[in-house]
Amino acid sequence: MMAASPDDSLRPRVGLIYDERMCRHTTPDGEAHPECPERIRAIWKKLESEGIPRRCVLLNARKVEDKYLASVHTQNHIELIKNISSKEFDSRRQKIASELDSIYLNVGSSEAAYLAAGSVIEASEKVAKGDLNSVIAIVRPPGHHAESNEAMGFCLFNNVAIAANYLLNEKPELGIKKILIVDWDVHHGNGTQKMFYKDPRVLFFSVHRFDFGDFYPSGDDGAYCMIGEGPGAGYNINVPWEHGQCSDADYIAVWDHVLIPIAKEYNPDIILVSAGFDAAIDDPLGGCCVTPHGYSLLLQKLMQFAQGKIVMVLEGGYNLKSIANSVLACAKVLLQEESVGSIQTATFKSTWRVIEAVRHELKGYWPVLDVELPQNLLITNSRPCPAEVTYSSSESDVENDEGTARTINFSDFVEDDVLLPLSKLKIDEELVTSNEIVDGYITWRSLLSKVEVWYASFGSNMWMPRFLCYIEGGKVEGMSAPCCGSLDKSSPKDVIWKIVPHRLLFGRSHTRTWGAGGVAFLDPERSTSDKAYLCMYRITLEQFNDVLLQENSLHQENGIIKQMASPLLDLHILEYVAKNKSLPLKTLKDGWYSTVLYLGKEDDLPILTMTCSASDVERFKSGELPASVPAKDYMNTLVNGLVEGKQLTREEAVAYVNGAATWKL
Ligand code: X5A
Ligand code: ZN
Repeated sequence: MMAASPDDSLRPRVGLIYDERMCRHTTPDGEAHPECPERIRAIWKKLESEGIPRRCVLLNARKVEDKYLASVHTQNHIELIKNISSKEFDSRRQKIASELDSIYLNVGSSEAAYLAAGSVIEASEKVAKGDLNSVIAIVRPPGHHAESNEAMGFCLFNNVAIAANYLLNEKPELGIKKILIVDWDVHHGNGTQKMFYKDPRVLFFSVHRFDFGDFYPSGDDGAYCMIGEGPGAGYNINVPWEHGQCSDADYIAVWDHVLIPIAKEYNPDIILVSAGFDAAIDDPLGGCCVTPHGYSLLLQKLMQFAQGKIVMVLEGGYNLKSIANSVLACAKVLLQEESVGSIQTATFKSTWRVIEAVRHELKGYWPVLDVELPQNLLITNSRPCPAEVTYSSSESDVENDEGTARTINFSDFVEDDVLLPLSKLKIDEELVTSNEIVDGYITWRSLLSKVEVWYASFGSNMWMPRFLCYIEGGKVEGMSAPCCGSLDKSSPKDVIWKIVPHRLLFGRSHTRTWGAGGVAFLDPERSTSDKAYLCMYRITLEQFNDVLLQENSLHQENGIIKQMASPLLDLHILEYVAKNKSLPLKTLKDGWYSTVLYLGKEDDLPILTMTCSASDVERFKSGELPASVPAKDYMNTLVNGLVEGKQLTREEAVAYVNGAATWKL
């Protein structure tokens, strides 16, 4: 018998879980899929080749008991995952999977899912007890997208959420009262977020590619304004990247300026890492470029908390080499073996913008964030964003080129000498300059609150009290749902009327705000035989963005205006609209008022309005989309606007609206 060497007693005790049975979850007919068994095999092989397993404590995977699933998942969902691999489901399995979002299922899926969740419980319990310092759980299927009643995004059970619940609710004697979940998978951990949204015992932190809601799992759940609710307010932290290509420097900046300060204050009893490695360099899904050394630094920085109690749980990660090397680097950190290397990249400007926004959002809950970041950090250490914008070109650019909306680079129009000089837009020169210097340091709201535009309304917004709902929030008679209003509730600086040679159209037969009845759109094309009444409000570009958001019904979250990570219409885009007269905003493509129109100037300020897509205009004109007469309440609002605005008598106003609404080819 050999006594343990002194080295062994000093070395941290790191657990390792891997089980070949989790490889039996495969696509049913052997089709290729990024979330494949080779992922965990490649990681295991790499660790073996480096002698990691013999320096660790090997743990047995075990299946989760149903009762531990039940605090996180519905009985329905548990039954489904339990039974899905049985013979009786042979014929239905594929159909069930096809109805789910990004899920495949086979005879091995149930066992793998039970093992993955059970293994994370096992790992967490060992670490919580202090038997081990940390554990790496090399499990699949991944878990962080799985919601209470929904398998999605390659995830069946939410392994990390199940383990967190287990520690908090099943093992109070272990003394785990506060859990920090760090989700660095490139995708937002929507499932985990939902499970602890109102629970301050779990601080959920996710950094993920967001692309303004376009990146999987698309939508607004991953936005930085999602900060938790009720007692959980402030305990949900999202850091949404605006684009791909983020690298070590961006992640480290977020650690240093968001996560670490908060973690210090929160003082967790244990840390669970939803460790997807799909933000790794060369990952086919993530489009980011974090290196193994980068991951090792992220993990290293977490080890100062919770006495180093860390459970690292595999989530995504689809480049076999990258994930193997990344997990290896992390294993060495947990084993406290040396790690060498330096960060090779610079932080994106957009990263400082996102960090600022997140800090601003959370500073009420975490006073440590309530100080300004040093400016030199922002000036000296950043690189421009990848050349891409989030909207497509106006229809004139894609003529004869059906459906292939070209993505424009900023440089395509920013350097164009046809552009209006910024000074024409009445922006405080100094502010613009300082914004150019430090970029993202000034929030888009504070910048755009200094820019005024005319918002030209032609529908119900012509009635001032109704329009003010979009500014102040609330509703007027006839509206079925209240508006949330703008973050800037100040009244329009001026109101004037204008008649323009454009056709007013009425389409759509039902709206959220008004119920049944058509709503107004403006034909972007000029036609001298037509006239449309416009009630123009002088408001800030910040307010215009909030109106645009509300007109497109993208704000509905408990009547609170959804925070926009960045404006729908910023100064660059405004210049572009001014030049091209019309711009369909890709970010609003599902809204009815997704196209911004530029109608010229008044008092040297741009006149903007919003209408439907060019294709909808065509469909209204061709009769494919039936013209729809406005319902009584909606009609009244328009008439009130025209009458109170002293444009028309009541009879004339009714005739004007009816004329437009019953217009035929
Ligand atoms: C766990 C994970 C990604 C799902 C992508 C679906 N899921 N398109 O990385
Ligand atoms: Zn992922």
